Amino acid sequence: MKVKISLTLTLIVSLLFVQSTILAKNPPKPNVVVIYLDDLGYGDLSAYGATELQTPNMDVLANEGVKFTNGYATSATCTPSRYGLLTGVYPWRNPKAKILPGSAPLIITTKQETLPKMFKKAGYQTAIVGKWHLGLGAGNVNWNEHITPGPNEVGFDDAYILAATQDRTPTVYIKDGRVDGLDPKDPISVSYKKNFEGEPTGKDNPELTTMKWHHGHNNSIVNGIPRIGYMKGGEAAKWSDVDMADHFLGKAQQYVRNHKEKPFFLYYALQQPHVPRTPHPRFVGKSGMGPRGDVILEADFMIGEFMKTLKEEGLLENTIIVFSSDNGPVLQDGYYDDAIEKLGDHTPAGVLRGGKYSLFDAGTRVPFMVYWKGTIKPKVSNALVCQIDLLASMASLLDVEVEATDSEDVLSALVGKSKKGRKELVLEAGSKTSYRTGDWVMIPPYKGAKMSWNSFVETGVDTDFQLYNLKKDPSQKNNLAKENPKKLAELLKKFEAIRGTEYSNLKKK
Ligand code: NG6
Ligand code: CA
Repeated sequence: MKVKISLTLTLIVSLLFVQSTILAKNPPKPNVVVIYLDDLGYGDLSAYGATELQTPNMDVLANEGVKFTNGYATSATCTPSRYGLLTGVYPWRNPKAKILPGSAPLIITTKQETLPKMFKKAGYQTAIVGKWHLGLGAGNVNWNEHITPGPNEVGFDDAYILAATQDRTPTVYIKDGRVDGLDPKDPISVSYKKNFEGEPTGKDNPELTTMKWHHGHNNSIVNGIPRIGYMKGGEAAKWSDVDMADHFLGKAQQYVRNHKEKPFFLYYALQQPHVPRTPHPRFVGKSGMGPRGDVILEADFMIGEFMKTLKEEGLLENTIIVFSSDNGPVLQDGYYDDAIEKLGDHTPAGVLRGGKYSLFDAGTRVPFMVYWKGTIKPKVSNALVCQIDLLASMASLLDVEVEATDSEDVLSALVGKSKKGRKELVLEAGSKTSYRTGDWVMIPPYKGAKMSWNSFVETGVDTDFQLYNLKKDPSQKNNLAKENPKKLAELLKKFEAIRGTEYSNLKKK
């Protein structure tokens, strides 16, 4: 009897052993979620040094995953960064990859390689929930019909999006190319050129607004908020700004619950803390910092809820979460919302100089974390990595071939196994570019304003060369261009090898 039991046990144990070695060789493909914030700064997370704000849920990803201190978006504004993230191509290669109006056509071609297409090649289900801002249709979109091409045509099986930004028309959600909740008897029209007759605007009807515009943002009024762009109709389909975060969270959770049987890639692109900052009433006043702080706490809460769902569905240990932001922070960005007045001691960019729209580091250096419970060991990494690298790195993880133009395989850095990231990176703000390699960054001379349109952010533009050692001088206070001409020449040569020699508007005659 005893012998029989131990024999059976031995058999079970050895079977288990065989099974576990197979699993180790062929582990189930992990789900991948990219959580992407809008205008969140390098210093906006408590895990990245914020003391005046607490972001406990984002901090879990940072403190229990790999927290990058040199993680970059490709650009200091939204559309180009999202273009880089999804295509693996530097946005300056595509002149259309600039901040787009809500009526702009799609700027990714349906033939292009994309992150979701790569995942599909590996057998994944793919989805986007949240902000798109890469254009829709092929020009002159009829918002009452099937809007195509869009996210579905560039690799997303499922798409639940806001077209451009929260401050731009159309202020409706779009589900797989159709305006969600549209009443056909109340068709939508959108224009970025002129108003529709009889429609109030922020400019002419300030009495109808509950949020005051500061710069631009004085066209159609929706929910008391004046926007960029005009729209008419579509009453029933208009989103509720204060419910947007909950709404997107619900869609992301629902997606996870409905797709858990097979591996999925979910791009969850939250709208915070971009303007208009419209926290749900339960977050109003929570930060003591006005709406900008409140919506950061709101976003943090949503991320916590989303993680709970992954846990409840038993997916947390088989899901890689990549967290980042599309560009650096901005306070005043078009509305009077107390972002400056109530900031107190908070430093959204941390020690970095500049912010959104800036060639200085705070424009593009952003919170960047990779979390994979049970697989990744917590670590702070100073490897140089960029969002553009997700394409080649994830392809490497899944053993898929991709056409990777500028994307580099930095998988071992992303999972914390190596300190080695990429060697060099071209960074962008507006139509201007700079170059980073190792600890050094070089900003070539440009003509242009030293302060951004809102007069609050240094653009980093100068008619002289700038050279900084970011390790010794993260706040970019000491321009070493004159002191170290050798280094400057070295960087310039490498930069021109990638960028060509016609990069500077000082060079154009
Ligand atoms: C700018 C808007 C700004 C913001 C930005 C896009 C004005 C004066 N400013 O043109 O408010 O909407 O575009 O931000 O209209 S981004 O994060 O999507 O790039
Ligand atoms: Ca942005």
